[in-house]
Amino acid sequence: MSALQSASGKSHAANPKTYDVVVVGAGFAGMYMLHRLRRLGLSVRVYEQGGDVGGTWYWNRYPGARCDVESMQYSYSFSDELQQEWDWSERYAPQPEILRYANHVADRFKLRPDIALNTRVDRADFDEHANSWSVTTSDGKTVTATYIVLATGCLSNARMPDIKGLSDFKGKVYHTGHWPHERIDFTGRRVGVIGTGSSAIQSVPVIAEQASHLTVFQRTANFSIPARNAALTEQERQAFRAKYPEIRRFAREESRNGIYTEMPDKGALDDGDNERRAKYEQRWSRGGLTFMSVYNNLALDKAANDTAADFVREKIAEIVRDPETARLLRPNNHPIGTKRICIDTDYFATFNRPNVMLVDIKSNPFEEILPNAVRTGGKDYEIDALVLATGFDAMTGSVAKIDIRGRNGQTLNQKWAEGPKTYLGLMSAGFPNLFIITGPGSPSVLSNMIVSIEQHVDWISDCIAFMRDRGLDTMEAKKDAEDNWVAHVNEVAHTTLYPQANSWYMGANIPGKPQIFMPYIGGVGPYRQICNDVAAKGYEGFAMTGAERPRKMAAS
Ligand code: NA7
Repeated sequence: MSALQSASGKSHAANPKTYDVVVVGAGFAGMYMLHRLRRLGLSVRVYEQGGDVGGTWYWNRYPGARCDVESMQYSYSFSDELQQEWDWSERYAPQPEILRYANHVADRFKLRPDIALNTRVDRADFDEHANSWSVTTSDGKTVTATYIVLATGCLSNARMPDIKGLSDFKGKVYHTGHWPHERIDFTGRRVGVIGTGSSAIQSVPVIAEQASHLTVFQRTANFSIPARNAALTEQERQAFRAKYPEIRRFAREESRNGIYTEMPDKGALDDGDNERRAKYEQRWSRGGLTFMSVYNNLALDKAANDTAADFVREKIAEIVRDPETARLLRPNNHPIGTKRICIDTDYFATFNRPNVMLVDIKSNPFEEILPNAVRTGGKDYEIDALVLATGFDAMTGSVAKIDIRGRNGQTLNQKWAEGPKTYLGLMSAGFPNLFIITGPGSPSVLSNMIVSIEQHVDWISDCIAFMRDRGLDTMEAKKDAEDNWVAHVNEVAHTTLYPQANSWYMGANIPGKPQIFMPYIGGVGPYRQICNDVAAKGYEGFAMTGAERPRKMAAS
């Protein structure tokens, strides 16, 4: 390859604003994407709206924020040196440590020179004559690129609730998904937390220790399993590392959710009451997300699911002393696991503290927020600071914020107005050379994200290399392949209990958002096989076109 010519055959030295690939986002997906593309010899520019790398872990700095997948597994596997050298301190690393890890990766693989921080991608237009994307950023600059990869994250568009009077509140307002960088000390303050999803369940016990009084406003009670977090010993780390080849292989190829765990061969009703209870007890003591894999039909059969849900409801009743609070905390409107199950440290026990109160806003919706109080059920709850743990416009929210225009000027938002449409979660018809990492239609948020990120990044890199090697210019999902995939994603979701919950998986947390089950529930292992088969068949379901002349290849 000549010094001036990259894989796309375009001259970069003469025009530094032309890249082979623009990547949007420098979280775990964007960083690994950059690493892989650079190894192909491609020119890449990554734009990141945050002030540093880390994505979700850059923004979600709320008290108690930590991973809900064990850190030895919620970590990159692409570099054995990296996974052997990095020491996770706890079973579930706290947010600052995960962010340190992201920074370590950025430095170790020398990624920073190709990442523009504090720079949002506002707009991307596909030029049908040039077969390239024109990308406009928040600093007013425009660059062009052959490919664009959206590594924008699934939970990165924090959602402000629409509550009357919120803007008149005189105290401080914090959103868990957009937490300030400086340490917030709630000592001596009366705090209100709105929401009882994972972010609230992690932060409530920590805030309760500081605040003079904490009021938790709950609309929907949630299932949560003890994390049983603990420091990892060197011996535990070593034992894990020694097993990494098998752990990683299993997570990628066999697992349903990208996590190494036993695969149950029995349904919940195949065991008698005592045996079943003993198994639930054992998983409850072990802690963590794998509670849902005690049996193989908990996500499929309501009667089976009820046995697990009842077990957790009983545990809540045992832990929480005040019977009315315990009643309110027991989830009763969705099968367990159909909203992402939470992992906590002393969440339910926190409601035994004298300074913590639960307010049911399901029966008594917010009337309004006053300058110094929250009014609901005809009562004013005085507070000095409000924590909004109200979640995200998940999976599509960050993509929707970018004005993406594909063929014939159609915007992605127009195309997705009735719900996201993708082929394999990777591409959307009418938007050539635009890839999405862990997008709707892929296992994504139903999985260990890093496993799914690595699979997508590897697939996209291999695909771009395939095109380069054959002198192909554009790749695009075919409409019929996309329609079939969308139907399949929907069909598989409806063989499970998941659509029974008003979850963010369904878009149900955003008023007016189409209610479609967005992630692919067919399992991480089977999904990988489908993607591999598609690639092996010459990218079946995708249209690829190329110029006549063979392209000069970049050195890999
Ligand atoms: P979630 O799981 O979406 O939780 C948001 C919570 O906020 C949930 O309890 C909502 O109640 C509640 N909420 C949202 N809007 C309102 C309004 N307007 N009024 C009252 N309550 C409201 O977000 P998280 O940040 O906790 O967790 C997201 C994911 O991050 C999590 O699944 C993990 O994967 C990590 P609702 O249930 O809608 O009735």
